[in-house]
Amino acid sequence: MGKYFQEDIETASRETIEQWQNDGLLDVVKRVYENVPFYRKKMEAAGVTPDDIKSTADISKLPFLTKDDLRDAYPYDLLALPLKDCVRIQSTSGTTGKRVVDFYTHGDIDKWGNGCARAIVAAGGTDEDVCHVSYGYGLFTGGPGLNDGSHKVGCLTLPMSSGNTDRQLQFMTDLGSTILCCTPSYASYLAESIHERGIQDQIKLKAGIFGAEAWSEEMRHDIEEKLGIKAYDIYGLTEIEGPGVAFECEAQDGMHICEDYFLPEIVDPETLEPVPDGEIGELVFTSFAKEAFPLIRYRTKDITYITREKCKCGRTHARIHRLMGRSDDMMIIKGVNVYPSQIEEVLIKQGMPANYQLIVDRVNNSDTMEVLVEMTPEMFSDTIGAIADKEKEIIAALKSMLGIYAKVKLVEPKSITRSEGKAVRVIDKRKI
Ligand code: DLL
Repeated sequence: MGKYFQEDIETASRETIEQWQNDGLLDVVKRVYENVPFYRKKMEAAGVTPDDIKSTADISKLPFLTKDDLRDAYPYDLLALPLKDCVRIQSTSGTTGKRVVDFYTHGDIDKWGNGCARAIVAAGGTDEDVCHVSYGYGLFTGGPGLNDGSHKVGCLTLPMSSGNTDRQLQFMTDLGSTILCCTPSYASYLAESIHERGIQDQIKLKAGIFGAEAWSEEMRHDIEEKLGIKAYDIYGLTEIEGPGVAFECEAQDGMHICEDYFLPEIVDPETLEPVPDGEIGELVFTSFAKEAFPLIRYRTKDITYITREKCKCGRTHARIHRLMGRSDDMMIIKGVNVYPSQIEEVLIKQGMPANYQLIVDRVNNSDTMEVLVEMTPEMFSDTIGAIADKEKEIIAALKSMLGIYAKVKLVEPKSITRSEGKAVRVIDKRKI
């Protein structure tokens, strides 16, 4: 895997990993209890002190932390170090309410860069590569995180940021980009633009590192085929660090969590009780290695399951399955739990492009869902009858997957707004 692979860390024995996590948990609990009044109060309210935490087996004695806690503590109340030791902030993309801000020391940025470098190496990256970073730069963590990781690996780094597709394609062809980092929806848009311009033969990409939003296995295949690359999933969230909390390797069979920095749990989102490995639940993280802004038992709202079995690639760090969505993305339609990624799966299996939007409403006291999906340019010249037949076929496939009726409307190619960052898939009029 080349000289950038952190082999001693990434293939450590499970006993060693558990020891790191044990030591890390004890250390962080003590640090926050002593230095963060917000935490001390929370722990006191839960009737727990650092002396009660003797190992990771005691973690369930500690209270959870939620996004609301982070908003209440905004901006400085969760800092575990004096501000003079912090050198950077990043922030969430949330558009409503108070933003969530993460603080970093030099050491935190270094570890974050390691996570992203591991992701690039796991996708086959070396110092021979040209790494094209089209995640947004600025407060969003995507650009800065992958940028640092790319430097660490020694790739030639193209800090493109998002948007300006013409310029993206010009640099991609002129400089021979080999690794593309962006959201899967933007990768899909770039693939579409490359095909429209007929410049496939000038594209040198071999791998893509795509994350920041939910995407389906079908979308992966679609992007891989259109760009002629291997597409790897990468996960992370601002509160915990940014991208690189977990990433896929060549086995493409779940994302390895950087377990030398993070202690993961999966809990039942209703009861908050831990669930066994392999069972679906909400991902919870303790970022014990963070210096400036460590979080204990942070509820991500992201739904997945975990496995600690050794991976084919040799890495021993636990893996999370591709995210199934967020508990707050889940729509309840006529009493059925529906995730946008399930609909995406059906649409792509039906040969439709990944350009779609879901409109959910409540009419006469009953939920309705309309799926707008773009036709392919070939379908656009089909007869009205053929289009209606295709709509019926998709309605039947959705019914069989979800058990409910959804209206399906095939719309003109290019009529659904393309996203340069995280795609907005759902318009839930019930919430307006
Ligand atoms: O999206 C960090 C990131 C940047 C990850 C670039 C990967 C690549 P936030 O804006 O704070 O941070 O959003 C975090 O995005 O809780 C998930 O719900 C979702 N998310 C992130 N990665 C994935 C993924 C960045 N691979 C929130 N699959 C998280 C599905 C993802 N959802």
